[in-house]
Amino acid sequence: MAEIKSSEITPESVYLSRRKFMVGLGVAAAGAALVAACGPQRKEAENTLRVTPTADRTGPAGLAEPPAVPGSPTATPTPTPRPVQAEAPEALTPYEDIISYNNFYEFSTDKEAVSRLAQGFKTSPWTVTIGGLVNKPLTLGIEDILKRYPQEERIYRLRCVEGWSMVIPWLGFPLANLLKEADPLSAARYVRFETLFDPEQMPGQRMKFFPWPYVEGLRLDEAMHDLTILSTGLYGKTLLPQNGAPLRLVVPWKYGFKSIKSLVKIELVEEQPVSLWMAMAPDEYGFYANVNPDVPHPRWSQASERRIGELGRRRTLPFNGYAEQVAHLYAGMDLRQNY
Ligand SMILES: Nc1nc2c(c(=O)[nH]1)N[C@H]1C(S)=C(S)[C@@H](COP(=O)(O)O)O[C@H]1N2
Ligand SMILES: [Mo]
Repeated sequence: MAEIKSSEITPESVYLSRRKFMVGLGVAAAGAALVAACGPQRKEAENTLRVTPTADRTGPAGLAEPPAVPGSPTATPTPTPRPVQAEAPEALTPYEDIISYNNFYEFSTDKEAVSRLAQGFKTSPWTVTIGGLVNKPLTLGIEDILKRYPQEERIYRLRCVEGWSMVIPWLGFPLANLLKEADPLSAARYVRFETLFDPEQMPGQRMKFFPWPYVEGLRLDEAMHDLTILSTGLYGKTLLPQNGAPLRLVVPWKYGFKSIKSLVKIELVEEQPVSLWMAMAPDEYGFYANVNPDVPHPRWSQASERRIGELGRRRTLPFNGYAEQVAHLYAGMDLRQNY
């Protein structure tokens, strides 16, 4: 796979070279242009992560246009030629849907209110620390990260544990690049991730029944897998706050809640980390959270999903369709026990 420097990313190069970055998904980018931007079917009731009833439903999100980002591409991707891959093309979820239907409980439990409440969230200056069981602890500004690690496009499916999904063209880089630089000690077996804690800016963090900050974890081999990325953008544009700016994890074969947003801390540890969702509802959310149509959530089936922008439901695939790349990581494990 060819690498491109972040400085070389222009709208044209991103979209014209997309096919080089089709990791794990046989997608024809051309499909994107054919999709009607019908948006999430907002009337249908969605399954929900476990929370007490919300008091912050303030109506539909009012965000029509994302703020202008320097160097952003024009709205319409350059059409690309017919698919080279045998698989049927899978359409990208429209940009407008990706930035207006969000789970980000630090702002709100109302998916359609997040984008508005996150407007103005301060993502600069922003510092991320990489520490714990490493030979070389790092403290990096977000600009350092963008300079140091070439950004590439990765088109991944995102499957929320609630039963909806999207197809998102992320910009980012393998988490492994950062971890290798920090040089984990042999005692390091897991990676623990933490989101910013700042209730002044994140009104949802005033909800006291959540054990803030949001924490997630991966086994070291999962974290080092090439599909696991840190994302800084999507659709060729800088990430917006509602999608986890300025830096968020993306682990495409796991339920969306593992893809922790607005990261400030990455720690190499010996013991399996306890995630926010494990602490909240251990019988509903385990450490692994691999997408698995055969293991129902205690409150709903995981056999199918609603692709945002589509009518009807589609079958959910084991490991969200990435089994060929990741199933070996779990050889010999009982995936019902390790949900
Ligand atoms: N810090 C933090 N990260 C988070 C969440 C959250 O509430 N807080 N929600 C998760 C869930 S449940 C999903 S489905 C994805 C949604 O990502 P998106 O809004 O960019 O599509 O983010 C995940 N990362
Ligand atoms: Mo989710």
